[in-house]
Amino acid sequence: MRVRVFYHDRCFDGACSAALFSNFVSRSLAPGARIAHTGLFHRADHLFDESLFDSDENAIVDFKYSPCDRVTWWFDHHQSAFLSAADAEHFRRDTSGRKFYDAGYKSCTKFIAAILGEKFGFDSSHLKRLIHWADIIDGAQYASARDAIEMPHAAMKLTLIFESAEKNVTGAVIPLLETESFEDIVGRPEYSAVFDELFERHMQSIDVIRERAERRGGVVWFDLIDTQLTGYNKFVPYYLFPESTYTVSVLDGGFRAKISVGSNPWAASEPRRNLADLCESYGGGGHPRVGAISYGPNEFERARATAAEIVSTLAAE
Ligand SMILES: [Mn+2]
Repeated sequence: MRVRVFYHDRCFDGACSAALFSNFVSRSLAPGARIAHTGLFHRADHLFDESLFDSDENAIVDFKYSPCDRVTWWFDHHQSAFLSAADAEHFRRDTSGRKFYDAGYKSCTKFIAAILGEKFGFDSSHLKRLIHWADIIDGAQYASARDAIEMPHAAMKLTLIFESAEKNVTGAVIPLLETESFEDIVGRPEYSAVFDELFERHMQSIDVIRERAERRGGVVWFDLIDTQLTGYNKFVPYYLFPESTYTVSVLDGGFRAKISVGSNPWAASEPRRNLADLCESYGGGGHPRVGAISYGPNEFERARATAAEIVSTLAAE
C-alpha cells in the first residue's frame, strides 16, 4: 500500500502532524505501507496539484480542505480551513469518518493525537514530547517574548530551521521526528551548522525590524520588501515593542508577496479583532490571533496598499 501525507510546509506543527500521522499509519493503519510526504504552501494561485493525490491513501494534515475524492484523510485546526462555502458543505456531508476539524485546538498535532486515541484506539504517548511542543509552538505559548527570541529549547531551534533555512529540510526531518529527540536532530552536524547561521541572521533581523518599524496606535508596522529578509520570527516586534497589540508587515517571500498580521501573545488585554476574519476579507486566512495574505510574486504595491488598510483598521481599535 502507498500512503501520501500532505502537510503544512515549513511549519513546526505541520511537520509534527505529518510525523504523528505517519507513525499511526506504520504502527496501526497499514504496517509496511510505503509513506511519502509532500509539503503544501499557502499561495495566491492553486493550492493543490491534484495529480499528487496518487496513492491508496492521501492524507492532508494542518492544511486546508480539499473536496477531491482521492483525499481519504483530513485533519485541520485553522479557522480558515475551507476555501469556499461549497468546500465546507462538502466536508459537512462527508461520511468517511476520516475527516476531522476543530478550530478549538492550538495545534493540529494535539488534535490528531486526540482523534486517533478516541476513534482509532491509537496510543501516541511515545510521541508526547512532539505533541507537547507542537502545542507550545503553534499556540505561541512561550513564557515571554525574550524566551521566544532566544530559542533556548531544541524544538524552537528546529522551528527556526523549518521556517527559514534556505534549503527546505522539513520533509527530510519528518521521519526523524518519529524516533529522535529534538536535541539529537538539531545536534546533527548538517542541522547545527544551519541553525548557527540562521540564528546569526535572526539576530540581525532584530536590528532591521527595529530600524524599519513604525508605530500607529497599538500597531507596529514594517515593510521588508526591499531587504534580504524573506521571513522573520513573529515575536520580534513584541520583544522590541512590548506595549504593542498588533503587528502588520509585508515582505518578498519569493513565490508570493506576503502580508503578515499578528497579535501580541503577552498583550495586557486580549486583542479584540479576529485576524483570520480580517485576512479572509483580503483572500488570506489563519487563526484568530495570527493571519496572513499571499499575493502574486510581484504584487508588492498591492500588498503595501492592503497592509496600509489593515494598519488603519487595527490602529482604530
Ligand atoms: Mn497548525
